[in-house]
Amino acid sequence: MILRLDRIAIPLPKSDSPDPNAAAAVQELLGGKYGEMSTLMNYTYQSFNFRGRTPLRPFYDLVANIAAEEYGHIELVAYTVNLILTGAGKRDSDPTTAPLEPLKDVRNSYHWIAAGNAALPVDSMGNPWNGTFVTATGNLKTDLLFNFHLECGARANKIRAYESTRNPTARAMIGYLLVRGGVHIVSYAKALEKLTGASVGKVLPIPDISNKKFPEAKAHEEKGEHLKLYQFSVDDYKRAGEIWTGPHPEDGKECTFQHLPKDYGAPAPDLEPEPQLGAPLDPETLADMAKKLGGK
Ligand code: MN3
Repeated sequence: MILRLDRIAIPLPKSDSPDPNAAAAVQELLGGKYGEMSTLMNYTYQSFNFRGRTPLRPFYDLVANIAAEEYGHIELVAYTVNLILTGAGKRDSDPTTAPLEPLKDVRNSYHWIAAGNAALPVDSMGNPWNGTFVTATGNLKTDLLFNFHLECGARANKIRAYESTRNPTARAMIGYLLVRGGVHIVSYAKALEKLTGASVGKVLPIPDISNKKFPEAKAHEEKGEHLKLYQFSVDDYKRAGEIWTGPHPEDGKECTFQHLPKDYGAPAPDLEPEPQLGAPLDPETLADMAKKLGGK
């Protein structure tokens, strides 16, 4: 079961102006093959399906615990898309002026035709996320190798999305997720090392660029955020801490397993209304509605 908090992992800065094409690129990090919906669902199904977990309990706890963190990641990317789309499209109550005409050339028309300027479970091209992105083979080594690959692929996509936009909301989200995704990459490397003795950490970083090159990621690493695996449960999944131990492979600092601090993150953003995409309420319509409701 998941116990939900009405908070997001970091405060997200608002954008100066809407940028629907940046929002379209960011969708890849949500509903793309290597997006947060994929990490969430891969670890979720692997944990549900984990058989013979008694002797392998630390590995089960690791996968199940990271799955819970990924829920907060889809949430953070979705709010990023919503904040970047806020204010895209302007209209008044006269439809004959084609007030939404500027939107017809944006990359993802589902954002404004099918949704009220909002995030969708699709990739940057509008393709829906799908269950074939889930790999849960029932073989622990194969699944851990897949998870390591998935997190490295996710990191590559985050870096490309970052390089495609200067949008501050997108960059703040990507900087944070580069650090947290980095923790997950190292988690699966350490799990493979503990399971097999192979020095997987030696192949890092993938791609070959440090998180410290990204100011929005560097700020979190300076606070040690790359060294902490959070226990996403009051009392369960604690044996994940038996894997998240020892030095970090990139800077040699000690890794620690701990609960999420009470004041972690920020309240979920209270999104501004998007009246320009709803039916515009002119005085005649409002009067008609009031009449139907029995008012004056
Ligand atoms: Mn993630």
